[in-house]
Formats: sequence, C-alpha cells, structure tokens
Amino acid sequence: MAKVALITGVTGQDGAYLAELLLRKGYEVHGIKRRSSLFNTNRIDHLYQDPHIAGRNFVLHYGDLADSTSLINIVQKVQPDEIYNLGAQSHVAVSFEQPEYTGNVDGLGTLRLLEAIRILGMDAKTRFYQASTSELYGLVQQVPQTEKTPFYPRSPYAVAKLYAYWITVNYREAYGMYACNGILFNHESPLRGETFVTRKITRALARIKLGLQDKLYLGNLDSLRDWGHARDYVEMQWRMLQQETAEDFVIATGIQHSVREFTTFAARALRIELEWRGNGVEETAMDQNGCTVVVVDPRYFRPAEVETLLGDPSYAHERLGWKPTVKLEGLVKEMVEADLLAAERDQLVKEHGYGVYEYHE
Ligand code: NDP
Ligand code: GDR
Repeated sequence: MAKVALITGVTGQDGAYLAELLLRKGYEVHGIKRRSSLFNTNRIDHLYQDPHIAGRNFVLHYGDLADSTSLINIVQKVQPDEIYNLGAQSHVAVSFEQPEYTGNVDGLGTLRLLEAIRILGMDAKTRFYQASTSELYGLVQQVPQTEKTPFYPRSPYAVAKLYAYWITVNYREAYGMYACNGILFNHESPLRGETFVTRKITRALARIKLGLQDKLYLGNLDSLRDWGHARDYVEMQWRMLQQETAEDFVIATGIQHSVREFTTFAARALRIELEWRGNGVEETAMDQNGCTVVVVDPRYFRPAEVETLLGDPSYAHERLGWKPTVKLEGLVKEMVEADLLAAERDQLVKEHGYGVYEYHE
C-alpha cells in the first residue's frame, strides 16, 4: 500500500517541491488549497490529475488553517500517514500589517491540525511535520544558531511561529505523538513568491536587463541571511518524518551573505556590474552605463528587523545524513535564468502586442 501524505500550503513554494518529491517516492499525495477568486495553483498545475479518472494519486481539497471543521473533515477523509504543515501567512513584513490573522493561521492553525489528529484518534498513526523557522531566533543570542540556541522572535510572524513550535513539542511530550519541527533557514528557488527579497531581486534585474523596468527598490541591504535551495530543504522535511523518534532539526547551509551581496551576484549573472554608493539608508547602485538601477527605499524597512541569521546544520548532517546540494552561486543562476525567460516572454507580448493564453476549466 502506498503511504498517504497530506500537505497544507501545497500551492506554495515548498508545497510544490514537496508534492513532486512525495509523488516520485510513490506516495498518494493530498493537498489543502484555499478558495480564491483567481487560480492559485500555478506552481502545481503540472501535477494536476483529472478527477474523472480513477486511481488518482494527487488530490486537492478546499480547506483553511483558520477553519477547524475543514481540517477535521479532510484529515478524517484522507487518513494520512504523514502531515506536512507548510501552510502559513509566511511574509514577515506583512505580518506587521496583519498580526491577528498571522497569529490565527500560523499559530492556532498548527494547534487545529494537531487537535484534528488527536480528536480523530490518529495520534499513533499520523506523523506530523511543522514548518518552523530561523525567524524564531530573531535577535540572535548565539552564532551560529543550533537546535539549542534560545529564541527571541522579532515579528508577529515569528511570535506566531513560536507558539506553533512549542505546541508541536508539547503534543509530542503530552500525547506521545510523532511530531517534529524543522527549523529551516531561508530557502529560495524560481518558485519563490515575488515579494520575498531574493525573487524580487532576480525578477527585477532580469526585467531591467531587457528594458521592461528602470529600477529595483529595496529595504535593508545589510541584512545577513543563510540562503539554501527549496528543493534540498523539502528532502529534509521528508527525512525528518522517517526517523525512529521525532526530533527537531536546524536546516541551513552554514554560509551567510548580505542582501547587497545577493543583489551583486544576481546582477553579475546578468552581466550587470553594480557600483554601490551610500550608507544603507541613502544608497544606490549604478550599472556600467551609469544608470541608477538599485535604490534603497525606507518603506521596505521593517518595524523590527532580524539583522543576521546563520545556521549550524551539523546535527541534521549527522542524524539525517544530509548536505545541501545547491550552493548560492547555483541558486542565483537558476533563479536569474528562470526570471530572464519570463521577462523575455513579457517583452515579446509588449513588443508584438499578443501572447499565448491558456484556458483551464
Ligand atoms: P509560501 O508563502 O510560498 O506558501 C504558503 C502556503 O500557505 C501557500 O500555499 C498558501 O496558500 C498557504 N496558506 C496561506 N494561508 C493559509 C491558510 N489560512 N490556510 C491554508 N493555507 C494557507 O511559503 P513557503 O512555501 O516559502 O514556506 C512554507 C512554510 O515554511 C511556511 O509555513 C513558512 O512560514 C515556512 N518557512 C519558510 C521558509 C522559507 O525560506 N521559504 C523558511 C522557514 C519556514 P495560497 O497559495 O493560497 O496563498
Ligand atoms: P525573511 O525573508 O523575512 O527572512 O523571511 P525576506 O526575503 O522577505 O527578507 C529577507 C531580508 O531581506 C531584507 N530586505 C527585503 N525584504 C523584502 N521582502 N523586500 C525588500 O525589498 C527587501 N529589502 C531588504 C528584509 O528586511 C530581510 O531582512 C523568509 C520567509 O520565507 C519566512 O516565511 C521564513 O520563515 C524566513 O524566511 C526564514
């Protein structure tokens, strides 16, 4: 019998890579998607299977982490061996605008799923993965950060994720559930949402290269992050649920770069050489033709910033037998190439006034 997995957040970056991975491993994969007035399944459309054909192994269900009854219904119907809770309002800056919603979905949403497992008496059968985050470290207390580093969250997002982290640990200890936290550092890909900094940079620079856009506006250039590839990191999510006992793991590359450096690398991959001038608050970068292409805009500064994150993944290396396969250079190249291709398509439409539209029923 194929193992059955349920993924919340299946329409997101990680959800798409994880669904692909589990399908390759022979799982029957179920995903929860939210009702939306527009299609929100672009990242997983290639996995879509016609519901009229018998024997599907990829099935989507409408649900929401804010809605207990939908979660209980889906868990009961699907009877999953593994649940991956990836669903979240995952944007740190947005969490300052929508703190209550973020707390509800990212914090209480996790409790709702754990309760669904418990109420349905599935605690002995169903293994649970919680998408925890390096944002928990916030104002860092120790460098590099390990599984033992104290937390100091710095945003409504991180505070909500702190609740989710501890309720996962609590259900493991209180009810003996196989429930674990992956404390994942930033991971990116061509599927990354367009408003996260890496994708914002690669997309904007590709469009600037083709003359579709003049400038890229950024916030804190001095921010330091430990960036890996999402494809590597979903492999770790799966491995965490295959151990004898549930444990929490830091997943990171152990290498740190600034937002300014990431921008320079992405520009270089497009043969744009940036010359930076300024002090972080009033700062710009010119290309080799003397055009200003990057400008700091304080609107992107956050009310409280996480200045530096650097993970120590040694415990995961030791216990899960893993090392990241993609280095930052490869990640930047893959993202830039994908965004250049998309920009070329937009340019074609702009210059020739037509595009090829696909209609999905
Ligand atoms: P994305 O923002 O790409 O995806 C988030 C997913 O959650 C989307 O499918 C979204 O649906 C869904 N979602 C949002 N709100 C709800 C809700 N109320 N009910 C159900 N589903 C909802 O995030 P990532 O794929 O990058 O990240 C996956 C998880 O890992 C998140 O929990 C994130 O907080 C966490 N994380 C991410 C890291 C990273 O660097 N990427 C690092 C550490 C943790 P829709 O498509 O409809 O918006
Ligand atoms: P982060 O990712 O907040 O680390 O959360 P993001 O890419 O949004 O920001 C990283 C750093 O870049 C700085 N920055 C900007 N950020 C954005 N979005 N837009 C800008 O214009 C900009 N300019 C500078 C930010 O201030 C920040 O310091 C991500 C999310 O995926 C979370 O869900 C996840 O938990 C963490 O990574 C680990």
